[in-house]
Amino acid sequence: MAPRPTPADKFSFGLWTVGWQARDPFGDATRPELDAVEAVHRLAELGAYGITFHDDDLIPFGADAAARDQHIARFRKALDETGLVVPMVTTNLFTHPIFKDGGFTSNDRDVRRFALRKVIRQVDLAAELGASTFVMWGGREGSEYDLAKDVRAALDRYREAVDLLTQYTIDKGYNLRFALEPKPNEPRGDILLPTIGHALGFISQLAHPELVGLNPEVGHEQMAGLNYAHGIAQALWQGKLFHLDLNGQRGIKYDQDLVFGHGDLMNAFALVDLLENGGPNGGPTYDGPRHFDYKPSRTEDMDGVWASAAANMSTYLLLKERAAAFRADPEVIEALAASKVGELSTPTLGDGEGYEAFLADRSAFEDVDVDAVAARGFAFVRLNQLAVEHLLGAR
Ligand code: GLT
Ligand code: MN
Ligand code: MN
Repeated sequence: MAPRPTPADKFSFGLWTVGWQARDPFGDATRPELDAVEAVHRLAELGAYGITFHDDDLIPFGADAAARDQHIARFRKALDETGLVVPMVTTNLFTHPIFKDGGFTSNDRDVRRFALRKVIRQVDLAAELGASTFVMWGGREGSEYDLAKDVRAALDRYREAVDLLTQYTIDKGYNLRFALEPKPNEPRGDILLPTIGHALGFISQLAHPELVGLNPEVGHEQMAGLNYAHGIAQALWQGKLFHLDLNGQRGIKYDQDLVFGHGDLMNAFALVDLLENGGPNGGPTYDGPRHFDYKPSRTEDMDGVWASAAANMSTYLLLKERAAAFRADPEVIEALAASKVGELSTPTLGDGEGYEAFLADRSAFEDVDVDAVAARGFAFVRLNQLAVEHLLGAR
């Protein structure tokens, strides 16, 4: 039986996910438009706690002030009725043709100024709705032609934009942090800040790095052939996991945005284990929203949309259950010890040992029986098989 989610599980969804009409580069929409108010009610019924959105998901691009206020009022009413919260918002700087060469890094300065104003308006709305994270996915920030984009200048402009936004939130007294979402390509041939690592490097160059972190997405890292759970671990290690986008991806191809766990299930298991049990005392490492950024497949009707939304949450909860059983299994505990997984937490140098004492320690080098140490097996395969057996419900 799949467990039922509750708001305490902190599951959230983008309005653009369940609302995706399944228009793709090759075909028309296969589903009707979904009203934001209905999305709020349905997600609340399914046990979610939060909903997130781009400005244009809620308020059509170009709507006048009166229409804008009306859209926001209807949405707020639905939130009040259901208790759903808005933990994160973001801006659409990719759909309208004005952003065809990007927003913050368009070669056209008029576009950059317009993009920044659009984002600032959404930052105000984020604060108004009580969101604490502002995601920035620069899908159009990039190029197809190397000689047509001065990448160093583009990074200067990216930094200029983020620095302005952090200064603005500080001056306004907003309780808001920014989360950059990396993606290697699509819709641009090459996107700036393509991976977690690139984004972390960029953050170190900002005026207020403490206000800027990451929103890594499963599929985006996997599109670059990278290990998502490793990337998340490094983001946590650097105190930069501000938010995350859970979904599924099968290998290096177009961005699939499948249901969480419908791609690399073993890596999803390792991820949930890391998020839920990877803390210093075996507790959670991350207490933010478990946010799903998936696309209900084009083959699905509206029933299929809600079934797939529920699938994201139940898969996460099942993996959480399996990970708890894995951690509690005495054979796993023994296998972890045999693989010396815990030993990696012991510092390589002794307490107070400097390089002088270290160099004087013959047991560290001169007296090492290199062949004997090299012959030791790590038994990682046995440990991994135990994980597979837990994942398959065989234990
Ligand atoms: C877009 C993209 C996602 C981002 C969203 C935030 S929008 O659908 O594919 O990965 O998270 O801008
Ligand atoms: Mn994606
Ligand atoms: Mn995403």
